Amino acid sequence: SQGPSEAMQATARANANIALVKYWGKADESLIIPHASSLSLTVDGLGTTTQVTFHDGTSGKAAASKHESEESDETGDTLTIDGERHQGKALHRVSAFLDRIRELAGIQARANVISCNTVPYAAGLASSASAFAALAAAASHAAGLHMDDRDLSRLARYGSGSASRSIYAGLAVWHAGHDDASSYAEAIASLLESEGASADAAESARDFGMHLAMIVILISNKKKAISSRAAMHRSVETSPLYRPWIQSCKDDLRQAITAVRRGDIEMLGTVTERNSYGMHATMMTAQPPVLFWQPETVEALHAVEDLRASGLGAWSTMDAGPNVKVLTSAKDAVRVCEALRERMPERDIRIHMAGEGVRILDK
Ligand code: 2P0
Repeated sequence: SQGPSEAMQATARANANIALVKYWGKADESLIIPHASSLSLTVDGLGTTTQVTFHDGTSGKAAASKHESEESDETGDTLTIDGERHQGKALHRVSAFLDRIRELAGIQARANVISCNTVPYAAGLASSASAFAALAAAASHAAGLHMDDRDLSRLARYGSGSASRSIYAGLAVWHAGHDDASSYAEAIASLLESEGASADAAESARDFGMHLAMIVILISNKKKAISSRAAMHRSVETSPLYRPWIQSCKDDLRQAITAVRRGDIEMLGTVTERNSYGMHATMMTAQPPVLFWQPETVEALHAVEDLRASGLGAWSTMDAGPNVKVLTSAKDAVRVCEALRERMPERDIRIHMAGEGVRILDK
């Protein structure tokens, strides 16, 4: 339906995800193949909406020359994030990602990418997962490619490993795999069905995931001193705990999936919490060490322990930064959030319910 002179355009929205069993370290850095599979919860309220417009030969050239003096660099693509034009590293990462799509679609058109984050607080939580999931969907759609979720997940993986999981609503597993074709994420229900579960069992696992929540305790929204990519590389290369960590991820994933099948949030929470501590142990034992924790981080971690001792179902998890996330059920989320606010009245603490997967917003 898109004529040759018409702009090829699409808009997509994706939510961020928080891993329960973490991805931390690559077996292949160029294909972005992880050492272990991971499990995550896609959450609402932390997302990215992205519009991609490919310009055909003529208008592409026109657009390029129009912007040449001010914005466009040798990539010919442009990138605007939250109203700010980006060049250099950020643009090159996006441009290299778009090259992959151009190759698949057999087009040469340059693109304008405009992205808006709906993160309620600046940076720190702005995730490359929602960004590359939204970009993968918008760009592939705009280029006329019709990808299924699995292929979209593999494509998003090239932008950022964790983005492979943001394609799906609720709980998703990213299979580590061993090459491009075998390293993709899928929704928990589809995984269980492929493992022989009944349609009912798969549906109730999906439902269990959609009734989970993450409470984010904001400790800092400052840009981190070291990227996840560099920090995980350093952990792989130098931590003596790296091998045992990968083994524990395999055990944790099995137990987490069993917990989901049983609808046992206590078992899932226990696995989630210990897996996060294990990941941070590999960072702290890297050379030089990577320590994301702040004093207020430790205060928040203790608060979660206190809550649990008082009988509330709440388990902590942390990513590559000082913020603490708390896994709980949708029905307990308000009580847990209130109890955390009581203990840490000065903190910004918000509930993020299980969220939808990526979607195209056109039409
Ligand atoms: C995760 N993280 O599983 C882990 C836990 C952070 C801590 O995935 O290098 O931005 O782009 O593949 O996906 C963050 O790493 O890294 C991440 P790249 P990504 O959510």
